[in-house]
Amino acid sequence: MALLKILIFPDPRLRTKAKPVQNIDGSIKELSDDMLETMYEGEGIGLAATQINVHKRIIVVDITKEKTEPQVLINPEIKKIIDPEKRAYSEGCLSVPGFYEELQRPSSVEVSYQDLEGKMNTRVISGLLSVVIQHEIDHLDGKIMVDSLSNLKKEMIRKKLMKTTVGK
Ligand code: QAP
Ligand code: CO
Repeated sequence: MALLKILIFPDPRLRTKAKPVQNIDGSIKELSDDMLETMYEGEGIGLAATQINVHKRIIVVDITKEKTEPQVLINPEIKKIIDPEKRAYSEGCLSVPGFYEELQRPSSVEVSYQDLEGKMNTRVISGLLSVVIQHEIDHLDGKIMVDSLSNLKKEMIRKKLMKTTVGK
């Protein structure tokens, strides 16, 4: 296992669109273990491969406080919006440390993905899990939580993070 370096906004590599995983082999298993370790170390509840500069469609999630339910989703896709009513949630991001922003997303969606055995799964998700999985899929498409904010707010966040993360 190994800790990986997390890219911090406005790193342009966070804008890369990730490619589907073709072969779910030992290297993908190892990568997802390292992503989980990195997420737990940062006290996160979700992490996309994009954030560690690996541009493959892999996300890891664990929304339990006890860190007991690690989930690995490979090639995740939102298939259907089950409940289009938007819910506001205060979202954080390991790539935007120290900032939380209220975003609106559909409250329930159907997600499909492959697990580490390569098996296809389809699940209806809602609540925090649905927010986190939608947030992480955005990363795989090069989108970041700050995108919907005003330019003024984005600029303020960019400046603060440039100051605190120089040389890191
Ligand atoms: C996405 O983000 C998420 O600023 C996952 O100083 C989180 O795990 C979606 C973190 C909440 C919806 C709600 C953020 C850790 C972790 C920080 C994270 C920080 C330390 C963020
Ligand atoms: Co994020």
